[in-house]
Amino acid sequence: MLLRKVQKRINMFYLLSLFGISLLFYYNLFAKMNLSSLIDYNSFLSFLLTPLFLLCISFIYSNTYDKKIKYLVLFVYIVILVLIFSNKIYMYFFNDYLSFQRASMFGILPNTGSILYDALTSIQIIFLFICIITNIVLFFKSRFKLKHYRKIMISTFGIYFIMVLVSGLANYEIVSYSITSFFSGSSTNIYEKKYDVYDSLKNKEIVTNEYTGVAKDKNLIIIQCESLQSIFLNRTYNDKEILPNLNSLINEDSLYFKNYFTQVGWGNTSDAEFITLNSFYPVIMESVYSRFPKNYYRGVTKLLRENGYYTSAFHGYLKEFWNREIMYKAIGFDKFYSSDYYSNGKTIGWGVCDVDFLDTTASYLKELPVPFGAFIITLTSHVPFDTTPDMSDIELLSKHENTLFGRYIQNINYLDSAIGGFIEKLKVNGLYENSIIAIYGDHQGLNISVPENVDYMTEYLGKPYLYDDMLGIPFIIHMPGLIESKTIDTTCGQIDFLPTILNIMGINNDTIYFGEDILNIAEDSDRGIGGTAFMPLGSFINKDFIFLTSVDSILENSKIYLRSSGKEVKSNLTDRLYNISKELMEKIKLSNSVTEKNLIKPILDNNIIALNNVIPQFLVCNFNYDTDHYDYSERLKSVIKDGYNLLSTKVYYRNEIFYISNALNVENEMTLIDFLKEVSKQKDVYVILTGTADFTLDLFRILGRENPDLATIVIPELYKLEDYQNIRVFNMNTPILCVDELTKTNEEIVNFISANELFAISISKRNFNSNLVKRIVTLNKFIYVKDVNDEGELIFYTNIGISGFYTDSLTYKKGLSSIKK
Ligand code: GP9
Ligand code: MN
Repeated sequence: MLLRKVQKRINMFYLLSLFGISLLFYYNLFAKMNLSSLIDYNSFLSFLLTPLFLLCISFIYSNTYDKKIKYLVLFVYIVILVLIFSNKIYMYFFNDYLSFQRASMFGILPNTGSILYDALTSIQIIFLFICIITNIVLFFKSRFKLKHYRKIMISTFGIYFIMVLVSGLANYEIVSYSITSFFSGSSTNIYEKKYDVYDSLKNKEIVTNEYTGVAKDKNLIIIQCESLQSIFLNRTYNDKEILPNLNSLINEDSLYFKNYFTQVGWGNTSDAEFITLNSFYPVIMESVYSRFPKNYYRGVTKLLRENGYYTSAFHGYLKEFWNREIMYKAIGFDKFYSSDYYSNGKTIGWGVCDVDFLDTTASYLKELPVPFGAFIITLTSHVPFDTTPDMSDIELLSKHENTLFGRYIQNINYLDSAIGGFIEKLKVNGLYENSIIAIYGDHQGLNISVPENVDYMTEYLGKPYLYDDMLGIPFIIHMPGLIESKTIDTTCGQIDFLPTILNIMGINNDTIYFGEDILNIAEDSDRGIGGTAFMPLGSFINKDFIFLTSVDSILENSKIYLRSSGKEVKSNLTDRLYNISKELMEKIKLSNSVTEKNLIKPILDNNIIALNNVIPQFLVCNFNYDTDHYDYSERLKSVIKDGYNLLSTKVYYRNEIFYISNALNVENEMTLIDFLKEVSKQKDVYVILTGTADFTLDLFRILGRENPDLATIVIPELYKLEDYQNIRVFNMNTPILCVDELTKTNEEIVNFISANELFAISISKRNFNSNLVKRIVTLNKFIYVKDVNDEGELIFYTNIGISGFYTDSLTYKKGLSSIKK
């Protein structure tokens, strides 16, 4: 009797500790969100532990007479089952792990018969039933004797043992692969939660500061000054102040941002407007104004409007220029006063001269409903800086006559006097006191790429003329009667305008933006400011340095100049500078992807879940069109049904046309564009283009520039590091780097791979044993081995940490990790 009791205690202790261990194991899987492996027959441990877990639960049932505990155990059990199986089903349909946030997606699963049957293998379904039935039986059979209990234990073990044996014998390779993949960490761990990147853009916390709301309900007058560089503030030429009005403005009721930089790309003036009003980076080529006028935007203009402001834009040039007429509607201006509204003004250079333009604008402002937001763009000081004899009282030294430098000085002096006159007029017409005026330059006037400019500027400044001198633009927020003047040293740029001004205006920044409120950044912060043109992509200016990235994207080849002396300093190449450059590139990329895919609204409306996301896959289908006559659209359907969503195809270039066939059989020739059109009819299927080393640029041009919609489903393979920059220039997706024939040193390649964003790395079997591969494997990047067609090879590569394969014959069978021939 006593003995039985003791034995029972020991048994109980033993089983409870097993229960604890199983729970830990389950918990571990939960933490990794790797729930599905619990019911995959590829996870050896789950075979062992799942029955133990079940047994422990049944033991608690059979030894508990307390109903509450029983219900609690049942509840935990059901939650675990539901989670495991929901995740498994989700994985099948979306190739990603289920998260709570995405659980709502269940409602919109494609209805292809029984969801359970589609997503689960028969063994998994049997397992599900065993789980349910054991539970029901054990739950209701409350007075189980120990001997009954032992029977259940033995038979459950038995069932599992047989299952392991059967599936193991049927495919021992898969089981051994599973065991190794279990211990080496599952290849699916590198799946990222891409959605979160977009999610992180919204609901930024507003940090208040001493300027928050100081200009609440005031009119906001923004003056964007053509080609105005800050280097000329507080400077004289031939004993005359060049910018006397702006100089004195800085000293009364103004915040003056001394280290403010232009960030424009190819869209010059229009980019300056776009960045300033939206706090987004410009795109890499052309201007957002011409490429994306139909997008949804939500920047300063719309936020002002929502707060009861009347918004209008003023510019003395043709309304069609830079697509402004259309773009201003998208941005949300109530009215655009283009050159049509300035027909009486005198013309200098491009159009109506600044003095007349600003004078007339001040009269228009007086007629506007208040409060108003006015966006004013000046024009006269545009290259080639035409002058008239009376425009400036600065007399040029004879050596500067008829030079860009000389005429520029006279032009900005003229602009300064026009602004002075404008402010006077506001004082007279009574708007001044109730307005705040934000003034900044759109971009540089004296380009560093013109040697003559560099010579004159270097002589004038008495030091080398560098990027920070060229890209520095003034930014003044003049707030009559509201603040004491202050000069702010923080390194900042046009991207920061929106959050800074909104905070001052006391307007909620309920939108997506990429800048920061300058007044909340420590003045000695080392953040870097850069744009998409005028310095190589990824270059930046920060408080101490000018960092210029190298075209080969190898960080060691970047150039760094000390801002204080203008000297190049190699020794300062530090990780911190690399990281600033990387962070900047990331931001530009993200901003661009929001613009290119028109995502502002979906992100704000939480609809981002419906977006396409490309992620590396375990298997890539070699979809080479080999001129055998098969019906490619049938084949497309069948490989997609097999579970692929990445297809690789070789590309051929003949007579300026890309083909995916090699013209052996002209009848069946198929152009790349036709093929991509066909693929794009499928949801979430992407094409990897291979063999393009000799014509990368042409390919990018034809896809990125001429067929941008099709380019979104293309993942280019790169064969030269130098082509990497062009990915961004031509707006292509993140590439796969093929390391087969790179001519760089291993050191350089490894540095490149760790520093740059890549979709994956690919390598052919013949190159696999190189030292390079061994080093790449440790970088934790997704690696594809090409042309792996048999499972033995697959297991071999998987065991040494390779995550993906291009293949002709291996296919997915229901889910990611079960592979069968
Ligand atoms: C013309 C003007 C010119 O309307 O804004 O822009 P830019 O050439 O400097 O880009
Ligand atoms: Mn301009």
